[in-house]
Parts: sequence; structure tokens; C-alpha cells
Amino acid sequence: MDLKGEFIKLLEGEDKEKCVNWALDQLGRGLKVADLYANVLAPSLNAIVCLEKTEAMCIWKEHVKTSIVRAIIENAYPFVLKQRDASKHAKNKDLGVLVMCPPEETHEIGARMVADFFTMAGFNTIFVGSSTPSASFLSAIEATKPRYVAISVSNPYHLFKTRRVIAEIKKAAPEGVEIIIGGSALNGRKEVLKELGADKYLSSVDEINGLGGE
Ligand code: B12
Repeated sequence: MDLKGEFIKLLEGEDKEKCVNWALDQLGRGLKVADLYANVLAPSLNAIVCLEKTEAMCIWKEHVKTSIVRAIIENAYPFVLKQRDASKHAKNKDLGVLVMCPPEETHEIGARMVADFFTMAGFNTIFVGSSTPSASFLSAIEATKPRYVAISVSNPYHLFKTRRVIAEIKKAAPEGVEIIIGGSALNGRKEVLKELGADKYLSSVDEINGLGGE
């Protein structure tokens, strides 16, 4: 069985101890954090199909699985630092990235992974996370003066609010701040980038690796 298949089986069992130990074991054997996130954890969560009788049951089970994946991500941090590209870090360490989700977007695992992708690409990353109100976005930008603001949107329903938030950032942010947008709400909808007013749409760790100083 491939790694994704193995993990999906473990996650279905909702056994946190087995899932976390399995993931740390894979990292210890040399699996790249980016591969673990993008090719194992993300597709495993995205493959969840709820076969329970009620939506209430589905939601708490999704919470349990999400919390197991979050535990793996937090435990992977020492590997994130070990796998950070040293030459990129030398170039990008003074470039800040704020990673956040638009107001009312509760899905934040994608954003959390993206924060680690930016860290491994050498940036000084600040993860703000889900449901960030507009005033908070602006306050974080003012305080940290980032080079990039990366916004993760999972539910297409939140694209309208995302456009409003981007307009507010563009109005208030100092010159040079670029807004990057990504997340599953954008899958197959690349054309909305212009409508949203963001500077870039990115979807992969390779594209993140292409950003930054010369
Ligand atoms: C876990 C989950 C939840 C959890 C979230 C917990 C949390 N703290 O994050 C909970 C239970 C809270 C939840 C709630 C809801 N959910 Co939900 N949820 C999911 C689920 C199962 C997995 C999502 C996930 O975490 N995927 C893993 C991440 C890592 O993948 P990803 O986001 O795609 O990220 C990758 C890339 O896209 C990329 N990326 C992401 N962001 C960015 C940003 C940048 C800048 C870049 C470069 C790249 C990038 O990098 C990541 C790694 O490769 C999905 C999918 C499914 N099959 O059911 C539904 C899903 C996303 N949820 C959905 C819905 C509808 C809801 C609810 C409205 C349900 C409800 N009835 O209440 C609420 C939302 C409330 C709200 N206000 O937002 C829908 C979204 C609608 C749609 N049409 O797409 C989905 C698709 C389910 C479905 N099939 O209907 N959910």
C-alpha cells in the first residue's frame, strides 16, 4: 500500500497515537515534510466522505481527524527547520509572510501547511490562521510589514468576502506588499484571480520556492 493509503486507513481509525507515531516515523526515515503535507495529509483529509447518519456526527468526526492532522503538523516543526533551505533562508530571512484565512473561513489546515512551506523556503513566516477579521488583517500588516500576505480560502462561499478584504489590504498596505491567494476554493477557478484583486495565485510548494530574493 502507498503512504497515502496507509495513512487514510490509520486516520479512519481516529487513533491519534498511531497516526502521529506513523507520521513521525516516516519523517525520521527521510520523507520530506512537503511530501507528507501535500501528498499524504492534505489528500487524506480531502478524501473524507461521511457515511454517518447525521451531519452532526460527520462534523465532530471531521474535527477529530483535523485535530490529529494538526498534531502531526505541529510535531513536524523540528523537521521543517531541518529541511529549511539554507541558501534561501540567507536570502529570504528578512522577508516576512503573513498567512491567514478570510473572515468566517474556519478551514485552516491548508493555511497552516502553507506557513511551513514558506518557512522551508527561508521566509520569516507568521501564521495568523482562520477567521481573521479585516481590522485584524490590517493591524497585523501594519505591525509586521510583510513582503507577502498569503490568503487561504477553502470554501468558495467566502470568495466574495475575500475580494473585500483584498481591496482593504490594497488600500491600507504600504507599497510593495504582494497578495498571494490559494486554497481549494480556487481549484479550477484561476480566472477569479483578477476579480479578487490578488497579485498572484499559487497552489504548490514549488511555486512558493520560486518566490523571494535573488
Ligand atoms: C476538515 C474539514 C472541515 C473542518 C475544518 C477544521 C479546521 N480547523 O480547519 C470543519 C469540521 C470545521 C469544517 C467545517 C465546515 N466545512 Co469543511 N471540510 C473539511 C474537509 C474534510 C477537509 C478540508 C481540509 O482541511 N483539507 C486539507 C487541506 C490541507 O487541503 P487544502 O485546504 O486543499 O490545502 C492544500 C492546497 O489547497 C494548498 N493551499 C491551501 N491554501 C493555500 C494558500 C496559498 C497561498 C497557497 C500557495 C496554497 C494553498 O496547500 C495545501 C497543501 O497541499 C473538506 C473536504 C471534504 N472532502 O469533505 C470539507 C469541506 C472543505 N468543507 C466544506 C463545508 C461546506 C463545510 C461547512 C460549511 C459545513 C457545515 N455544514 O457546517 C463548515 C464551514 C464553516 C465555515 N464557516 O467555513 C466543503 C466546502 C464547500 C465546497 N463546495 O468546496 C468541503 C469541500 C466538504 C464538501 N465536500 O462539501 N470542515
